[in-house]
Amino acid sequence: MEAILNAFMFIWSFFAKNILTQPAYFIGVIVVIGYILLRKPWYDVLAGFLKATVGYMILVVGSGGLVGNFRPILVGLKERFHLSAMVIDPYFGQNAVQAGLEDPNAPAFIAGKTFSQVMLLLLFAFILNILLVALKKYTKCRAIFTTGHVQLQQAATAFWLIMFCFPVLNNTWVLIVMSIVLGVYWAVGTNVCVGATQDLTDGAGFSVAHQQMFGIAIFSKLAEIMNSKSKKKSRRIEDLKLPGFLAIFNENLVATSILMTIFFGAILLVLGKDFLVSQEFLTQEQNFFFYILTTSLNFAVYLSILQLGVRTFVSELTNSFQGISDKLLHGAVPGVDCAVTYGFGSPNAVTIGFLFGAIGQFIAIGLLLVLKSPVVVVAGFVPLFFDNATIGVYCNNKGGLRAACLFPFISGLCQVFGSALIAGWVGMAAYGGYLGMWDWAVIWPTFTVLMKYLSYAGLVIVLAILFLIPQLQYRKNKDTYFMETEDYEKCKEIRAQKQ
Ligand code: ASC
Repeated sequence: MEAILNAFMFIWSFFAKNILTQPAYFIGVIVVIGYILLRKPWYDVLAGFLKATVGYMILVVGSGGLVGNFRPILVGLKERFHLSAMVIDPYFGQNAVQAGLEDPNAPAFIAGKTFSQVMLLLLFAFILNILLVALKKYTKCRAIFTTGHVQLQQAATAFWLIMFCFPVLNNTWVLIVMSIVLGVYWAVGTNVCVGATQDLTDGAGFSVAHQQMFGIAIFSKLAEIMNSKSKKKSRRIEDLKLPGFLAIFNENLVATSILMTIFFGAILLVLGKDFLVSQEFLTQEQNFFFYILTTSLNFAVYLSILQLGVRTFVSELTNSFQGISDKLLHGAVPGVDCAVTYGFGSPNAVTIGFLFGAIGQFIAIGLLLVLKSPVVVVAGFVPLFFDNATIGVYCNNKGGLRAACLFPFISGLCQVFGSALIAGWVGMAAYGGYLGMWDWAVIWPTFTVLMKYLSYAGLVIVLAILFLIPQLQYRKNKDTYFMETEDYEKCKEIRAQKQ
């Protein structure tokens, strides 16, 4: 028995380490399985695998470049203003959990736990997500979370939050509770943004599996309501006819370059050349003006790379997933990284969402400092960019430019205040990081409050709310709900007739 268990653990940890948490290979493997189920010839399977995997790797080059390019600014702001504070960023959050687990003086509820329990949590929650989709006739869940690196970060954070709520449970029970909450969150979260994503991509056949799924759903809805209620409709960025010289902003590359040069330029000038040299971001001999220009223009470079990556892999993934949704999980769609949506809608919405989110975050951080908050937050690039750009893209699609400015700004405020509150309360701030993305700054803190104060009743309430959401979505549009993923064209026709 023990030998079997060990063999199982070995296979699982090999799979988790090399494939599941390496999205490029995970997506590649999904494409291979899908194409085999569709009985494609071997050379198509091979080509599909390569396009999916290489495409994803290109996307990672783009997103990694964006992160690295922004480093001088974030490090600069932190050092310059002497902030020793908690960074809101998924990688810092994961490190904080790891540091807490290894710390002999950690809070009692976390002591004696290990990171391999986090990996088990990931496995069980993922299986539950698949089961809920297999039972979609009853659960109404249509999407599967495939973004492994995000799953790992979330499993780590959920592990901490749930241990905090239920410190007396033994290892087995707490693992069961966690797997259920996290697995249901994955299934319901990816499902809740299926509709808005199909609308954005005109039925590309995927959903988002990331860290702001409820954020996408809530802000998309608010954007839609705001635009339908207001007398002066706001137009989508791509439909704006800008007069005179402003017309150059219609082109994404130009708009991003100009906006980023202003934004980066202002901050880098405030930080000053001497300071940046002391931090070894440039040398004394380098020209400061061209340093600023290169840093700013690189933003457009990496954004273009990211979009190229999306274009390379997304059609392989959604075509091959047809095999999985025909043969294994009827009508299911894959949930993918939020960056995939930047290949759709208005590319300028990406930049606008990011900029307004950044303004929101910087104002919120300033307020924490002024109010002498015990927890001070340092902005991390991943929430700053990937949450707010995504919310910008969806809000632009449903509510035009106005919504694409307003809601990312509000999101930026939520990220900072929500993270400061939750991480201070559960003790993660002491380890220097918290996940910080929208759902984890708003939705999970709400779950945590309910479960901490109401204990098992709180757990039941959280699960009941989560299970209820897809049921309500289904009730609202019974005739087209499943069609949305199975036959989007027909779904659109029926909706148009109804109007
Ligand atoms: C995250 C995370 C990343 C980015 C990436 C965006 O949450 O951990 O590396 O967002 O997935 O494309």
